[in-house]
Amino acid sequence: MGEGIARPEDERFMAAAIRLSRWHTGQTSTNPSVGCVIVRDGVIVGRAVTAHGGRPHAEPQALAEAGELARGATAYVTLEPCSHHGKTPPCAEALIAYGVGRVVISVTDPDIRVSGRGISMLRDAGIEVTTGVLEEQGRQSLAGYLTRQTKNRPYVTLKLAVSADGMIGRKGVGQVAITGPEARAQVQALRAETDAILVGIGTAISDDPLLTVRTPGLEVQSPVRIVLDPMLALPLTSKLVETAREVPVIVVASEDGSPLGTEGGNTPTEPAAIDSRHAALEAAGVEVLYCNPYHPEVLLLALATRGISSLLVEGGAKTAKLFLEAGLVDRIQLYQGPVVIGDGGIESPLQPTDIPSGFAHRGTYIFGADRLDEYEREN
Ligand code: AOF
Ligand code: ZN
Repeated sequence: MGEGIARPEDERFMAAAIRLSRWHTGQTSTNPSVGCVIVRDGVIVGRAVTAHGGRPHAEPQALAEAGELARGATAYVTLEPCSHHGKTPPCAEALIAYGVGRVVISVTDPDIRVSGRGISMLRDAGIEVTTGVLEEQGRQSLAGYLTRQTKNRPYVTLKLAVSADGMIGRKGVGQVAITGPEARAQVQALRAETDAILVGIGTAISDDPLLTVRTPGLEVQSPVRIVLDPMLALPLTSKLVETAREVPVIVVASEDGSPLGTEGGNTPTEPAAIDSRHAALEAAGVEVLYCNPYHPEVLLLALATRGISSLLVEGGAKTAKLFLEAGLVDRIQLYQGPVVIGDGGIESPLQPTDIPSGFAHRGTYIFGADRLDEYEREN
């Protein structure tokens, strides 16, 4: 059987599968969070999302719910069903065994063990397969997985909150509220679906942030917290270090103890001082990773290698610039609040009127008195 023709209802059911997949984004370890709905005579008879931790995959769970009703039904899957005997049997085999008549796929799987083979298995079994339905939205829902598979690095989101006068904070006063509670809740939700969150040492010292998820019920979804800290200046009394045993903290130190721009502090530190800080941080449960701070691509490769598929860069200005200038930002979330900072403001590395070229505007969202504009890199 050849390429199936898309039908009018396909986008509606694929949209339902994509929505479902979002439930476990960031909670399926190195596996993508995939959504699957089984539809018979216009009614959803089975639905599932990849389980927490990554297994079981979505399809066998949705098929089990549909049972006999799956025979002759259509399965909508956000990612090509797997064809490999990995930690679970191939999902393509399960779809065949249940007698599904048609499979509609949004995105094909770049995993070399699958990549087209899942589709061939289904077609060889006489199942009609339609691909590419709502592909752009499907790719967006699988962005972390696809970026790690194809680029060997996590999908990077830069989040900035900018005041009405273009500032991200005020010098020497720690955290300044630029957005209101609705926008802050939204950022908590973003953290909850992200594998890791990163700030520079300047922000870690001046703001003393926790960087966890505090939304009731979602606390366990806190991302791994990373500080770019060339000279290991993170205070042992910081909230990050004090909570390192509950939610992991990685400090990324320079291989030679040299500062990152001016953010790292004053002068290069004596090796002996670095060694004793290293020991103290490790004793507090912090992981120290030595990595060239001028080349964030090296750090991103190291993060991808340990299974991190998505990274949220939350500040400050120098860290944001480092990632922007290296061309390593995939998505920008720019919040604008009505607050005016005035004198002593720290200028935003990015103004709403000055988004770098190569980014497409994806949407504007209103949260209370604040506005979020989202931009995504085009390629
Ligand atoms: C599917 N449905 O829900 C997911 C899939 O380590 P394993 O054996 O679990 O295999 C991981 C691979 O399975 C992953 O790289 C991707 O190709 C696929 N994920 N496939 O059919 C799912 N999560
Ligand atoms: Zn599978």
